[in-house]
Amino acid sequence: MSWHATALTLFPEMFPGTLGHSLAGRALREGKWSLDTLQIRDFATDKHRTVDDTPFGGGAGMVMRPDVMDAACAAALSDGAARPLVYMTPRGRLLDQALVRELVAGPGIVLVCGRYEGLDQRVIEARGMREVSVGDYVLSGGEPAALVLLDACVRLLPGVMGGATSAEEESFSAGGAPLLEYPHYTRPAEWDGRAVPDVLLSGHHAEVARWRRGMAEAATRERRPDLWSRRTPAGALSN
Ligand code: 6GU
Repeated sequence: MSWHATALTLFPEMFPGTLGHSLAGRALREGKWSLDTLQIRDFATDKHRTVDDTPFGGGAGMVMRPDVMDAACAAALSDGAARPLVYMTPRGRLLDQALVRELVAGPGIVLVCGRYEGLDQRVIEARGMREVSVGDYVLSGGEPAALVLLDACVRLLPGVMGGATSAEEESFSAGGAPLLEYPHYTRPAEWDGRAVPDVLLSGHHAEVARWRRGMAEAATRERRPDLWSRRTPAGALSN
């Protein structure tokens, strides 16, 4: 059984979405992972197929009913595979590469996509959902966030990215924290009056590696001081 994702959503037509045109889409067609969707509305029980209601305590917007969401979760988990329920929400833990690696190491994921103001808190707790955010901004629904998470996972599956190894993935890190990539150049060697850095044309592999490392560190220091300060001194043991 290959890695399997199920999306619980009111908009199943958004899957695989842009992923269908990407490396992840090719891998999907090649059977290296699989994807299905469940229409949350199919788990409503009243004649109007209601999935949401007004918030207790008042206020704007609508909240997705816990009974309907729970039935959708039960259906997604009915194959018995122990796949984690991942609820996409701006209240969640920020997605990072460590979480992506953890999720691809398992049998797959069930992506819970909310609309409106979100899910009733009780079903989040009762189902032990992991809450994940893709950044500090607000989307109108979890679907685009779920596509981001899927893309990040699928590119790490065995045989999906030609040549790229997990060692390569981690080669640019500083004391456990990731570094930003060094800048890239290709032909022509001079374009619009701009030359490619000489060292890259020199053929000195060790010098190229040293230059790239320096550029990666400089970019990280200048652009992402938060990442830069998370690195631990070389050789030191972190907890
Ligand atoms: Cl995961 N969902 C929504 N609706 N908005 C977001 C998000 C998720 N991550 C950042 N903004």
